[in-house]
Amino acid sequence: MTKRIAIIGSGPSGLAQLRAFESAFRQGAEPVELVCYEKQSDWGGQWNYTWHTGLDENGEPVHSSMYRYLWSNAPKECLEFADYTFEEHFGKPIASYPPRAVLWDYIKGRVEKSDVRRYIRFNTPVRQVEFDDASQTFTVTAHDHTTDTVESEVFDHVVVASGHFSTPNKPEFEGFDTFNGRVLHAHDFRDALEFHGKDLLLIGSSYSAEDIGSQCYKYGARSITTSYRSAPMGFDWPENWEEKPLLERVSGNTAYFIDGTSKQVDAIILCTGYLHHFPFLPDSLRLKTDNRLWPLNLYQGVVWEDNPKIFYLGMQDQWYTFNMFDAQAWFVRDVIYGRIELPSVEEMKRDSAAWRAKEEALADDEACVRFQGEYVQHLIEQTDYPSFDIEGVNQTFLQWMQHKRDSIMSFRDNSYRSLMTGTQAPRHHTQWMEAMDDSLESYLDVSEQGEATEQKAPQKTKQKVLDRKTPKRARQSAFRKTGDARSQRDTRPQRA
Ligand code: FAD
Ligand code: NA7
Repeated sequence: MTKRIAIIGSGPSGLAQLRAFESAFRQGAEPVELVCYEKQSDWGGQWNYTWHTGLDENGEPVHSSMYRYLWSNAPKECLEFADYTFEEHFGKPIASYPPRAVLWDYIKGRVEKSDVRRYIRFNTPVRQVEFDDASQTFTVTAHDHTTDTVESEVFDHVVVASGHFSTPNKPEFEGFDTFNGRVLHAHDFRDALEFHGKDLLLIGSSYSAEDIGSQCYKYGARSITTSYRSAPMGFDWPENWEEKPLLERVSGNTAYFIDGTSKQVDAIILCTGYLHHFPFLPDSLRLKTDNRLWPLNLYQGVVWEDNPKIFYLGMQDQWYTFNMFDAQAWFVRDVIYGRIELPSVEEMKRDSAAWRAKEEALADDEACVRFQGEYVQHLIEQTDYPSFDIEGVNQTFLQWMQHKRDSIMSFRDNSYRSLMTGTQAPRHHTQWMEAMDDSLESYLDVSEQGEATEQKAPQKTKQKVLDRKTPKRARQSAFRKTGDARSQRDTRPQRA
């Protein structure tokens, strides 16, 4: 009997799963029946921008946390698909830090070519997944908003690809309820122009704080203050940007920090990360983890060890993204096809524990990148996903980190060599700080395109290179060492 497979989500991970099967079908593999449930009206996951905040047009929690003017936060050369290059998609080399619309176009190009849209049921959030021991099948119940019907279907396997950057982690600080300005989470941030001329406080010291702060700086905020729990980001910030230790409380418009200093602010953005949230899964199948490189209970990062018929894609904290999701999807496909044999549950747990021990010993950002690179390599070696130069990608990540330390406001003016085609990217026609138009048309405008040149340092806002003694990821994992932790999150004092 033909196997039936449910895929939950058509973001980059869910699309990778569809693409993996499509690639096997083309090589004559036995057919399987695919149903991809997608709660949004279009594909692309986070990359499918919406102006909505709170609830969407169907009354569902808004999925995407992306905002206007978002440009790739790392070189595109690190995420390039091994089976579909940027050059193939755009017909020419393009610059290294594309805005969201350009990356969304690239993601769509590959799947449009593979003709997998027919498997996707849009506007259809999954409400419930149940497993029946007797028949060894899953029943998936979903709400089709187009027909306003709730229906259940039976599947042999489920692939959870619903992402984990959509449900905000929202710590509370004293005085928020009487603050005389807007308090929001990064998930609801949409347009930096809203904060033009304002004094802005951001809580958190990771990607969201760095990038939302940079957007607001670029689009004219009067000042940026970022408040850290573990350690400052330590970049060479512009004059009107300062880093402070953790917020203690707010009163009126004054924010008080634990070092005794204070600051008048107009708005507060919680850049405090996200929760892994799977309201459609029963406890026995539900991944419980914080945002880290090796969540437990997932053999090879994808197979649910206690029931290896259900899989998760893209649940790790991410240095590698699109090509890692591919490597995972190809692996899951081959487990489903029986091409990869799973070891016993005990062996799977032992294997995961070894990866976790390695993760916990990672000392700095470079080690974290290499760890995830090794993981991707390990997956690729087990399938027919096209092999690519992982060490080259690691090196590109390291160059990117150095470029950020050199100049946090102009690192996006650098260009890198594709590990897939060998082509050196051209420089973008406009420096990032001056590039206010984030449309695909503007980004691809050939009349303005820069030359393809070997790497030269772009103009820096300041030349000083800071010594960040404690790398960001190492600081974060230091906090996480005591275990996977929604419970940790709940019990940890918010203001210590
Ligand atoms: P998602 O993209 O989140 O897709 C999940 C999909 O599942 C969505 O379409 C959602 O609607 C659907 N879904 C969820 N629940 C259900 C349900 N119950 N039923 C049906 N469908 C459901 N990565 C980079 O490589 N470069 C960047 O510059 C970058 N910037 C980022 C900026 C922000 C603000 C955020 C939040 C993330 C960024 N990322 C970036 C990481 C990004 O999450 C990944 O690139 C990628 O989108 C993850 O793909 P995914 O498919 O795993 O999850
Ligand atoms: P991250 O990378 O998970 O970082 C969350 C940040 O929030 C991190 O600096 C945390 O501090 C901080 N945090 C979490 N809880 C608190 C509390 N209670 N008080 C103060 N600070 C807190 O999430 P991001 O949103 O930055 O990035 C997620 C993705 O979006 C990323 O992959 C990008 O591609 C875009 P810590 O350092 O742990 O002490």
